[in-house]
Amino acid sequence: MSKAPVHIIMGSRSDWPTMELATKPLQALAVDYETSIVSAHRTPQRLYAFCRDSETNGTKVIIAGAGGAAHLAGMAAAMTWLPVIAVPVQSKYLKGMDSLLSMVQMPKGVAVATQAIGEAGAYNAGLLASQMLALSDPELQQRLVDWRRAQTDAVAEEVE
Ligand code: RP5
Repeated sequence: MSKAPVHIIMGSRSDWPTMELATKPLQALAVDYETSIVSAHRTPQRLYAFCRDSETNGTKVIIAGAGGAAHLAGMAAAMTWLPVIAVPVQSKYLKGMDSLLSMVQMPKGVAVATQAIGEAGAYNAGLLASQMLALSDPELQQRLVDWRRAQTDAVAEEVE
């Protein structure tokens, strides 16, 4: 049984160097998360079981990262009402454009919150998941406000 509100899934272990970036804001904001390898094309039954169990095990937001089989996010969104944030991982041949288009261009009726290709997208996925959870968590909301203020304060007005 999952107890973490955020579950990060990825199609392959090879996605981890990118998807690890999603954990950075979650750690900074003290949001619990889990990670799993769930492939849409290699482990479809695992994907089905993951989506089925997520609705009752405490998961509130799913982050799905994939390169090649980037329908992972859309398939997950099709099988659960939980919000799914998609991260297009940079693919070998098409540099992630295939992943991006596969994830972002969902037909109406099933929503996927697709982020930018690669590390920025993964990082922002963790941030967006935190913002979703902050809607019903005032303490997390305050941590987010403080985090944003610190980020703003860290931007110098001048070069040197
Ligand atoms: C997808 O295919 C994964 O999400 C990964 O981005 C890509 C390549 O996977 P590997 O061949 O490295 O396992 O399923």
